[in-house]
Amino acid sequence: MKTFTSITQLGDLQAALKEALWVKQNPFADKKLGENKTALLVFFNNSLRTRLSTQKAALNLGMNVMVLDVNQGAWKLETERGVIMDSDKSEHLLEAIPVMGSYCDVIGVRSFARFESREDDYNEVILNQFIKYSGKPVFSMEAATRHPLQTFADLITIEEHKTKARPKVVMTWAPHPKALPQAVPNSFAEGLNMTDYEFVIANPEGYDLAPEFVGNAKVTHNQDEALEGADFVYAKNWAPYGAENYGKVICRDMGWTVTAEKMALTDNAFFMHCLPVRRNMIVSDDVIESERSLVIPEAANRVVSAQTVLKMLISE
Ligand code: AN0
Ligand code: CP
Repeated sequence: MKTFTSITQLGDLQAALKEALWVKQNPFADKKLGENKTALLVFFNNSLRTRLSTQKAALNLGMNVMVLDVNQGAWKLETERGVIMDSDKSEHLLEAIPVMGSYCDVIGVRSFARFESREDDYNEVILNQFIKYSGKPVFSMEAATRHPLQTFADLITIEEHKTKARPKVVMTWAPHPKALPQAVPNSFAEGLNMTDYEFVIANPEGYDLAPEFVGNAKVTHNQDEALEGADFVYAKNWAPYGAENYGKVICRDMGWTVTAEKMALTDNAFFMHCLPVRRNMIVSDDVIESERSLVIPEAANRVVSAQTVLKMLISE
C-alpha cells in the first residue's frame, strides 16, 4: 500500500479486520518494524483523537513521530499555483511538501473541506498535492471527502460488538450549529458498502450524500422509520452536498437529535459517534452516557486502525 486515502484501499475487509484484531492483542509485536523510520503528521485543522492515536500507533511500531500544526508556527502556505504571492502567505505548498517529505518516511495529512468550491473539495486538491510532490507514502487523517482511519475504527468496533452476521446499521444525520464536512459520513458509507450488513442512511431533505458514497444504502428522510430494529445507530452531522446549498446549514430541526425516545425504536442498538460531539444537539446526555454507548471504545480503536494501516504502509 503506497497511499491510504480511502477505506476501499484495504482490499479484503475481512482480512484487514482480522489483522486489526491481531494488532490490538499484540500491540508491541512489531516494535522493530518502525526502527529508524519517521512518521510526519501534518495538521491543517484541529484534532484530539487523530493526533494522539496516530502518534501512539507509530510509537507502538517503534517509529519516530513529528507533528506539524500548519496554522501554528509554520509559515502561512499558499495552495494555488500561479498566484502572485504578495499577500500574507510566505511559502508555497509546492516547496513545503517536498521539504516535509525529505524529513520523513511516511506522511499523514489532515485537510478538511473548505466549502469554498465543491469541485476543489471533491478533487482533494491538498491531499493529492501531498501524494504527487512528497515522494513518500501518504495517508489521510481526514481529508475533504473521506476519513478512512475513522471508518476503519468504526468497522472494527462494529465487528467486536455485533451479535448477528448481518446487523442493521443506521447512519443518521443530527443537528449541529455549524456546517460540518461530509468526510465522516461519506467514508462510513463507503465502508458499510464493503460489508453485507443492512445499511440505512437517514437525513433531512436536501442532505443526501453524493451518490458514489451512498452506493447501495437505503436512503430515507424519515428517521423514526430508519431506526426501527436497528442494531447500531451511527450519528453524525454534515452539511448539504447538493450544488445549491453546498456547505451551508439549511436544517436546524432538533427533532433529529438522538434521544432515549429515539433509541427506544431500535432493537436495543449500540450508539456510535466519531467524536467530538455536541451533547444535546447530536445526542442527549443519557444516550451518550448509557451502557449501549460505544463512543469511548470506538475512539480507543483509532490506535488500532492507525497501527494496522501504518504497519501496511511501512512494510512495503
Ligand atoms: C469534524 C468533522 O465533522 O469532519 C471532525 C470529525 C472527526 N468535526 C468538527 O469539525 C466538529
Ligand atoms: N474522530 C476524530 O477524528 O477526532 P479528532 O478530530 O479529534 O481527531
